[in-house]
Amino acid sequence: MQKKQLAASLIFMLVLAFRATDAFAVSRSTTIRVDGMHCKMCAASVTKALKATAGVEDVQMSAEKGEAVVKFDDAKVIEAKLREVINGTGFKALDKTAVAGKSRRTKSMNARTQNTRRSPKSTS
Ligand SMILES: [Cu+2]
Repeated sequence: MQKKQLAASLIFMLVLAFRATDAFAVSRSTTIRVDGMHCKMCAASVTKALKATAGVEDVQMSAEKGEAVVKFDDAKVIEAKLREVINGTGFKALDKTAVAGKSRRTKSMNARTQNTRRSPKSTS
């Protein structure tokens, strides 16, 4: 009888130990600026690629802000991998240093968009 009890408590302790290991896997959230997204379809394709990545738990994408807020398990995936996945979709994950120059970048992007809109008229 006592042996059975001992075995039972051993199993119980093992289960606790596994749960403790699980606790090391921390869910993290990171915001990655994504360049080149123009509409919801762009955002959707990046979201789809990210969600298909092992370790990614949630993706909140904003095409307007050009930002992806990714919730991920940092024991399964790292941020560099998330950037790799974004780059693999044809869009560009911007470096954190690029976020510092956010306002200037937005202005130059607007200028570029206007030029693109005008170009068909001038060429025809
Ligand atoms: Cu699009």
